[in-house]
Amino acid sequence: MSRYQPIYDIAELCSRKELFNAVLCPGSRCAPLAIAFGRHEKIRARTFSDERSAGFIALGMAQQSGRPTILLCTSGTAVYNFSPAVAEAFFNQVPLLVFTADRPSEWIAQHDGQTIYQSEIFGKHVKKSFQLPQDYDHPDSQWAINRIVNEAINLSLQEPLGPVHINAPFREPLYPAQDELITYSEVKNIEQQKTCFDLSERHKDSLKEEWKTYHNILIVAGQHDYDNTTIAALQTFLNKHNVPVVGDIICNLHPLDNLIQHADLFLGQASADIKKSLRPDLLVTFGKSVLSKNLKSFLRNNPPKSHWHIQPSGSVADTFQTLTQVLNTTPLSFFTLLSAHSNADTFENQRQNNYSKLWEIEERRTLRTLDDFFPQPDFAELELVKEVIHALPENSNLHLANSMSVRYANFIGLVTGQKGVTVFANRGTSGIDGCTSTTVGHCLLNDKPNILITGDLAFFYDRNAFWNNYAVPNLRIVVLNNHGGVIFKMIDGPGSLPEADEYFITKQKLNAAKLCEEFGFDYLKLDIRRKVKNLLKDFMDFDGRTKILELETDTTVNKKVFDNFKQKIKNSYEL
Ligand SMILES: Cc1ncc(C[n+]2csc(CCOP(=O)(O)OP(=O)(O)O)c2C)c(N)n1
Repeated sequence: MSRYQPIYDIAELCSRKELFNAVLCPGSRCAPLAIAFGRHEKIRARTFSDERSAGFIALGMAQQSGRPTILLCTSGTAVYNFSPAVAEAFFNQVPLLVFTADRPSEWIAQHDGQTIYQSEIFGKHVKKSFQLPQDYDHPDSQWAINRIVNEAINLSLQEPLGPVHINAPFREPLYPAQDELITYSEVKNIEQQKTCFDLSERHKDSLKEEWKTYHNILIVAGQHDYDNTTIAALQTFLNKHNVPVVGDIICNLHPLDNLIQHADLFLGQASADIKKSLRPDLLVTFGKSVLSKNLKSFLRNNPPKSHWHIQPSGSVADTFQTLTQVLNTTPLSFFTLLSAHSNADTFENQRQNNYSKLWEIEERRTLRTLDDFFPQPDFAELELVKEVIHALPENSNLHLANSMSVRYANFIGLVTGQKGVTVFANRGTSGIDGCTSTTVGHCLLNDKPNILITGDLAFFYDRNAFWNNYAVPNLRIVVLNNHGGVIFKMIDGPGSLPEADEYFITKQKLNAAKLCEEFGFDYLKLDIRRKVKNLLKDFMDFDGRTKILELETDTTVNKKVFDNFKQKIKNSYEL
């Protein structure tokens, strides 16, 4: 039996637990695990040289499959390069099983090369960090390896989902002999059911009673996975209770009738009196982060009497500084519970209807302004984003990079009819460093069209997303190339400083043409509005080629159009 048998058996355990995708980064120290995953017939292992990109690819794969991705790298600084993706996975609640190979502990800080302090290296950004034994002779060590990996995988899948880390020290020799056959043993799979979260009957009764005492009830959804069951339960609830639901594009609730999607726009321009009238008595929230700054400041400045946050478990963020009760249950259970209950008091119902109308009026006013706004004399990024969103194929994935891309898309919004369109964005930490790699991770595990909208800095930052041997014919990228970070021009503060161009916008000269040549992608250059329809037709033709559509513009043009847009919304209040 090989000395590394307990390590090889980790692959068998992963496959028993239905972890079928491994992302491997090259190195020697990780060889025992790389071989274990690479030779296992049920595990699909793929290799990526840039660990930072590999981490995000693994994250995209986990989001797509709903199972933890196995992620492995060698010892040394390779490990630190996983950190951005690990942090994103932690805050965005995506399960990853992160293995980092290490030297045996006695060799740390002995000038032995590729050796750093790896134990617990990801700090608080993993649900837990484990250390495997470095010698396997004693049966207890073999038992411990199996037990630890069982615990780690089970933990990654408990709510809130997230990354777990296993640091694995290996002694040389690391490679099997040429003719050595790798086999896998019968391993012990310690099963753990997902914790079932529900409220006690008493708590449910008291919630139903308390619910009746409010008449300005508002629901706000943060970032949320697309989930038909939750959408259906919420729709049933809304058919019974006239409660406005506010959600950014990343909440994936666009199939709902009457979703308030444009709160960011109208709350940014509405008068204090209008905002006062929109203030809720009871705020019910679920999901993760909220994109809209205007919504956050509206709720902080117009706090509800009560704020219930629905979250099965884990620590709860008090984003609006208004939290009064945490409901450890799922949105599905909560909305199902309240659907079965109706408020008999017609007077109270009428008040709630009136409140709901106020939100609807604001939403409709904004939609009208939005419809009338285009075309503008200058063809700017916002208009292209609108065209792209309107041209999205059915059942496609829409990926939105940080930072203006996700904001532009949020201004436009998705319509109810775009049911199967699923939105993804790295909003756990809002980095620009892995948006393309995350999208590539999705592309590798589905046949759907995947459309990424990105700015130029985010795009060129993460160009190693393409530096691998896997084709992604289902990938389409729209590059909004304003040759810098236009966000810094749009927000108050940096735009007017003398240092703006150099230290904030950070002008850069590249365009995507050469990159397309290098990687063999189709390059579609958009330089004039009248080409949009034709180019988008070609772009959205999924004919087996990866395509990049680039619009090169000037930051000033985008700023001008964006300012006009905000002004138009402001003007709509004066009509
Ligand atoms: C890893 C990382 N570094 C820096 C930032 C800060 N940041 C936020 S947006 C942005 C500029 C993005 O520029 P670009 O991708 O061109 O998009 P645009 O603003 O032009 O839409 C920067 C540097 C970040 N979010 N993540």
